[in-house]
Amino acid sequence: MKFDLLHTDINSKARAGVITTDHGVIETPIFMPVGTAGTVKGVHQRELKDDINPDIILGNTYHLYLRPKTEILEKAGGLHKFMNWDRNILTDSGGFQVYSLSGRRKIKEEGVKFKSHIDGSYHFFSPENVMEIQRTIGADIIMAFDECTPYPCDYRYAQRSMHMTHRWLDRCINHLEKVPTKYGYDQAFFPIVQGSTFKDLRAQSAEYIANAGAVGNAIGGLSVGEPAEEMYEMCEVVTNILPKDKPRYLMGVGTPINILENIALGIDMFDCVMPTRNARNGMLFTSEGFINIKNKKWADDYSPIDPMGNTWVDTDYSKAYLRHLFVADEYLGKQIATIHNLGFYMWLVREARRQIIAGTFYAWKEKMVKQMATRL
Ligand code: PRF
Repeated sequence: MKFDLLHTDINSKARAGVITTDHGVIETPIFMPVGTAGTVKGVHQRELKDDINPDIILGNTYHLYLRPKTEILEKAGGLHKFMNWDRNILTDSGGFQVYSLSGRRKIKEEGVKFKSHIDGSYHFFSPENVMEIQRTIGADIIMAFDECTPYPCDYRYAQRSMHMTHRWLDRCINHLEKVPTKYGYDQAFFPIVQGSTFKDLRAQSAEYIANAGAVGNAIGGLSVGEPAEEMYEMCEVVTNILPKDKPRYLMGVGTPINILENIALGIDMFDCVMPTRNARNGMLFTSEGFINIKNKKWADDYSPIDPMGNTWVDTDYSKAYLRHLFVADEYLGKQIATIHNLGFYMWLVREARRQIIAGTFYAWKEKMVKQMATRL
């Protein structure tokens, strides 16, 4: 993997760059649509490519390991082939899903024993077996196994957990060296900064992660319920320490506003279920603000879903029609809303990139942040 930093904003720490992997280029800043279980929910791969056009999508080790199971993916020749996606994929390590989804779980130095949310069976994740599973899934970017601390978190717990995440990182790196890639292309490995909402822990963790010398770095443990201002403060501490010549990925973030504010702090990569999950609940993001399409006020509004939108669904369908689909609980409603929201998120990061390169990012960001906070 290679990262070329093309431009840094003069009024903020925002950057525009290009990541190159064996599955192609990723223009940063980037938003990665979430394809948890080998599908971006409700979107055909053909629509994803032609209408939304992301350079990279995300998959989850936790889900794919439980279903369809690693062995099925291995026989298929990896996740790219299994799901018919020839662009980039990043897999999260399960270091977050194990805590947020599984039933009972027990965290020890050795690893995490957890109960499947699907059938209640017991499983064990360790830094070592998670590296092996990610080799078999075959994503282009794979993540370290970490512990994402909850919010709020007391200082002693956050400190102990951070040190364990650091020891797990060393075990991930040692083990990866012993397990070759499986499908003839390279896999980049990203370590993850933790440290909850404590500035000194965040700084310590960022130093440790920077010292690992990986090709890219991630920030975890944020957007877990803390106020947005605290998230920005932590990001600021961390991006001041992480190397400038490597991409920085802020995991699981966030709202359109969170994304723009964190781009301004020097973040290059984002993923979040928000555009897809909220779409399925009838919440649409637009550059003018957000819409709950189920609201009665749209019942006879025959104007396009989003006249300024950049996907074909935005102008092919009216608000009244989309509201009808939601009220009638038709599948198509969720599909249209998902394409719209992903189209909006992709537009947002591409426009941010264009503004960074043009030198106009900061003023544009300030304007957008105000606009997007409106409920329509
Ligand atoms: N760790 C991992 N994945 C994650 C997170 C984390 O802390 C988060 C936190 N926002 C989202 N996804 N491995």
